[in-house]
Amino acid sequence: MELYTFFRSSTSFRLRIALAYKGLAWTPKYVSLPKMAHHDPTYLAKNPQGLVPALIDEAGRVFTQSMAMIEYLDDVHPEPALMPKGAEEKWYVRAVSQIIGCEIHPLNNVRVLKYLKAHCGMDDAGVNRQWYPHWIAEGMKSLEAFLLSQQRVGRYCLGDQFTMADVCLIPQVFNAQRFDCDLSAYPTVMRVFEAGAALPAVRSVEPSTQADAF
Ligand SMILES: N[C@@H](CCC(=O)N[C@@H](CS)C(=O)NCC(=O)O)C(=O)O
Repeated sequence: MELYTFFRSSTSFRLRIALAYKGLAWTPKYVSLPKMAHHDPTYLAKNPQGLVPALIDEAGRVFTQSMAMIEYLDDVHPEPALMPKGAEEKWYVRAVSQIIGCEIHPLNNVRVLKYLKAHCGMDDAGVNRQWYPHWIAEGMKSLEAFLLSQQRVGRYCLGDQFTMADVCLIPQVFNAQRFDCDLSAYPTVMRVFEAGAALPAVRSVEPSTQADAF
């Protein structure tokens, strides 16, 4: 399999974790977001959405959208599982994943931050010290409250089972730390993050390990 990835992209990091955790072999294809390689016609021919990650299997089929990809990989390569078996547990894992993937990540995506600077009169400080930390704080506050209210959190988001919820949580915290966000008000999120980030599979694919890192 080929994974189109950018080292700092949290959605690419989700896929790298899922592949590494499952012990699947993959070849990285680096797509530089700063160089706009994701808008290159050759990449758009693979993923017309112009976003990373994209996964291409041995048959040449293209898979996009990280959470759908992780569930697909889990269906095709069930062990070790990243999704629980029960309907309620599946709902919970998807809910945590979507708090991150639908409520937090899109607000701070590259093209959003660029648009704020290019068209909304915001400078670097406004984007990096106001916009970005504001939406991280809003998102992390609701994630912390959700984890506590559901009373399913253990070592990981779902008890002691490492799942897609953790696969989404870890890169989001990495990203927030890169922007120097204060995360001390979210002790449950951070405890889960520390446990997950210590896993060898996660450490093996974190942004600094990637050949395209700078
Ligand atoms: N919902 C998509 C989001 C993918 C996405 O937005 N990726 C970011 C990098 S983390 C990207 O390619 N951004 C490029 C841009 O915003 O121009 C997924 O989960 O795969």
